[in-house]
Amino acid sequence: KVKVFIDNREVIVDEGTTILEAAKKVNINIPTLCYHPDQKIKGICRICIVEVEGQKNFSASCCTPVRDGMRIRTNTKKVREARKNIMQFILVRHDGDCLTCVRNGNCELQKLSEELNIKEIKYDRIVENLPIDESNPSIVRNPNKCIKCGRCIEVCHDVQGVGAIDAINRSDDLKILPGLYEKISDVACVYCGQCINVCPVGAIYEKEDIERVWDVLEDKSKHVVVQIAPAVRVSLGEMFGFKPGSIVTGKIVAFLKAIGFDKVFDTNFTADLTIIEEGSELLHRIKNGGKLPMLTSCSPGWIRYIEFFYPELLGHVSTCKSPQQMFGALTKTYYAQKFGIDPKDIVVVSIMPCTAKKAEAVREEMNSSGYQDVDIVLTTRELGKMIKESRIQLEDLEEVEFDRPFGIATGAGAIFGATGGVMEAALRTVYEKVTGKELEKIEFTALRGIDEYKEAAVEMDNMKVKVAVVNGLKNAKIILDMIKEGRADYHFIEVMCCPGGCIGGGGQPIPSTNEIKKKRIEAIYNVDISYAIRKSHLNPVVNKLYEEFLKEPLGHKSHQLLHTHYIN
Ligand code: HC0
Repeated sequence: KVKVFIDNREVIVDEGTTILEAAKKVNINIPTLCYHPDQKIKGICRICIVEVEGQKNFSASCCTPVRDGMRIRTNTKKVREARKNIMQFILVRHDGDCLTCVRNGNCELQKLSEELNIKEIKYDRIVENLPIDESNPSIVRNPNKCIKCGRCIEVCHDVQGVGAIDAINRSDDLKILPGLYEKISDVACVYCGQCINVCPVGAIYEKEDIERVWDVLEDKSKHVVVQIAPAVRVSLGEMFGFKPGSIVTGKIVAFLKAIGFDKVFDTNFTADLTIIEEGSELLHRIKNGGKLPMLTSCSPGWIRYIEFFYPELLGHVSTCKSPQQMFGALTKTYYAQKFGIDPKDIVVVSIMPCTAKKAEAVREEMNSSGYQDVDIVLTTRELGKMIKESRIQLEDLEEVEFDRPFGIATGAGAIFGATGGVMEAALRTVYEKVTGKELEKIEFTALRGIDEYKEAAVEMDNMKVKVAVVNGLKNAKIILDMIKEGRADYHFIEVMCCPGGCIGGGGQPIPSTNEIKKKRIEAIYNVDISYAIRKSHLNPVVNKLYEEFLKEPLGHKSHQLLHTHYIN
């Protein structure tokens, strides 16, 4: 342990603790910008400088470890002036069009500027006016807003192992670009949006589709249906002052009905359906010597990753479409027929925690209903913006239930939103299908939690089913390399693109730190408990769907509507 004095307060901390961390221990709040609680220390922006007694120069508190007896001052006139000067150099290169910026009100630079009491930008702005990159369906980059903090590069390289964004040149000429290219669509970006979640400003954001939704809601000739993904209900509240982990399902349904959606349905329903199809596919592969381990297929950033980087392993991926896409295909076929609505008049909107879902919806093979199965995808953040725009107060809304029939789901569908959830849901069903016995302990706790790599083995009569769960693409790479080398001794592997699973998706409210993700995961399992039925094969509407329409899992209709192929 070492003893230091920060602003004359004694602090005792472990050796190796940084000044920033030591100050936090006694609630001294040093400003930061390139620092992110889940990332490595970068020491790029220098806004966290402090004075250390006996030293001529300032020290960056985020990357300076304390020494015994150190005397630190965080709030002298000299420090305040120096921080303001550093801010001047950042602001002069930043397109400061705050009033019309996507991050207005939720921008770390804006907040810091206010906290440091910056009243003017002293020098002529040198913003280059570079083109905004809107080259793809998911992510927009505005390089004029970029403050070169390096957070997006770290998440893309170190967490996702994708490396679609890089820094080129040095010093004043430093640029953050999609490698040596101009546009994101020119590189192997998987559209996961993790860069958005860590960007402190409005330099990267989702392609906004809000206006398209307002327009279809005005169009009386359209029957507009919306589905809500499992992870949205446990995070949206954060944008409205609810604590992380608050469950606001009924309020979201109430809002969507209030603004005019004809039906408000639940993606958890098609998550249940996915379990029936995917579970059947797994058993079919096991019995008939199909390719194992089988890999889950519902996370579109993950699908783009394997298509780009390991196309030779695509035969391992389940052919099941994601629940989002199954929902679209069924809405424009079964639902349209059952309720006598012309599918050409149906508009399917999805609300997803995910930016890659926007690109998934426009993949050319996702039109098995004869139309584009899902028409418009909004992120959780876009839903939040719509609520704000409408001026409806989320907290005042009385909870409303989902519509029938696609609003009926089970706890197994609900847990899809957290890493390990798809696998747990699958095991709840596969166990009972294989053994014919009731699974009493349905919680597979070994598969829960934010760990990057989890595994379990489940005895089912005389078969031991071995499974693994990974989240974050750098962990997907580990699993894929194991498969290539013949070391992946598993039957079934769940891969989710985003760290923590969909609750950590690139379309979720910002901030989306590990601390917050843990709360969202807890909430997902609380949603599970709240359901009377917690196994997908007991979902009565799914069973009716098979009876009336699909006939059997992996049958002709299922293949036509619920399964897909990949680009190799
Ligand atoms: Fe997910 Fe999904 S669980 S990918 O994270 O499988 O986005 O929430 O909607 O489709 O259900 C996202 C979340 C979904 C899908 C489901 C799956």
